[in-house]
Amino acid sequence: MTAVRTSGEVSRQTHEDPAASGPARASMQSPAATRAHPAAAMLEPALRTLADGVRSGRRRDLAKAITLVESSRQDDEWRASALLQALQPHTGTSFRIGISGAPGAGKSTFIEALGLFLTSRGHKVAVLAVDPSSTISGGSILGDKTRMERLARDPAAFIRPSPSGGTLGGVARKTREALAVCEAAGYDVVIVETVGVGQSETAVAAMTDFFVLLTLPNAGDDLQAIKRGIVELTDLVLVNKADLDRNAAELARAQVASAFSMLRSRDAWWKPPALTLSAATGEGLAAFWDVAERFRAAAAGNGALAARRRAQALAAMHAELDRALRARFERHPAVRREFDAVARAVTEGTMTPGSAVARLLALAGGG
Ligand SMILES: Nc1nc2c(ncn2[C@@H]2O[C@H](COP(=O)(O)OP(=O)(O)OP(=O)(O)O)[C@@H](O)[C@H]2O)c(=O)[nH]1
Ligand SMILES: [Mg+2]
Repeated sequence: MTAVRTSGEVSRQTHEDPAASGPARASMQSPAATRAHPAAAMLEPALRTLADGVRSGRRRDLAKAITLVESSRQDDEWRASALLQALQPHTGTSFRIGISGAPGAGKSTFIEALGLFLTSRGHKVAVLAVDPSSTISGGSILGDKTRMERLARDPAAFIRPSPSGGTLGGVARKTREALAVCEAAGYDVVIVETVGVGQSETAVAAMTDFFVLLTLPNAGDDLQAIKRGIVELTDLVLVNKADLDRNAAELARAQVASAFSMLRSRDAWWKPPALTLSAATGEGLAAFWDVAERFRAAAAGNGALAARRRAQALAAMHAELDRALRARFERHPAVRREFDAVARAVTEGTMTPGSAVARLLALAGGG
């Protein structure tokens, strides 16, 4: 059966890395900087025990560590930060795969099938999610465990629903940190699922090595994705549910492949392939994994993987800086006192947004 075909190609062109020069690179790569981190030096005994538990792959400690990382209690924040710093030398070891697609495309079915396929080959697989809608609904795309029942029972797999509450940035950060904890626990494949809501795909692409878009044999879907700019993030497209109508799936695959050949891809050396898949029957799974491994080997070989991760780490630091500065700013007593009045003046049109910010900054700076 040849329902699966690939149009991907790897060239030898080396990858350009804007983050690979200057002082940022030097400091990020210095082991001394890691050792000197005060948080690592001051790891309290309970956290040391937790870190050791994570490292030895104890599921309960892994779950506990992720709960700590996800906690929004202010006094948990430094403990989470110290724990992550202690685990840092043991991270970066997994193949990080992002999976996106419209509701009902078959993401969960695919992830369960892929997870089982991988654990049967000796991999340890963690599944995480970024679902910004869980903030509103309180639910979560992975909350419905019935959809991954078999994988959830697999001792070589670990499934964690999306953190809920807070902004997309907050949810994404917690998932990124949970991913690092899973790596330290020895999971060598981490899959992050997201629905096509808002900027969640961008957030997941920003924490993974390989970003996969699941579509259905339906041109409207693909056009939607192209419109939303998802294509620029995508490393591979899977046309799912090929078992329902093989010809339609193959036609859609060919359309996606030709659309991609005309667009600028995420990386010059990799032309995103399009494959057909049946997550339900498992047909196309092995071919998918072949391409994924081919991507990984090529990206590791030409430096693109390291470059992507460096750029991601730097972007995460900037995002975290924005968040922390904002939080510190909002805690400032003078700002808290005046904020509502200044905001009201802006909404009433008596103060420009610019002068409102200048006023608040002056209050926070004490000037
Ligand atoms: N025939 C067929 N059905 C499939 C296939 N993959 C998934 N489905 C079905 O499609 C429906 C949706 O699948 P899910 O895996 O829940 O889709 P999802 O993308 O995770 O959906 P959300 O989490 O709601 O965004 C389920 O009824 C699946 O059984 C497939 O390859 N073939
Ligand atoms: Mg799902």
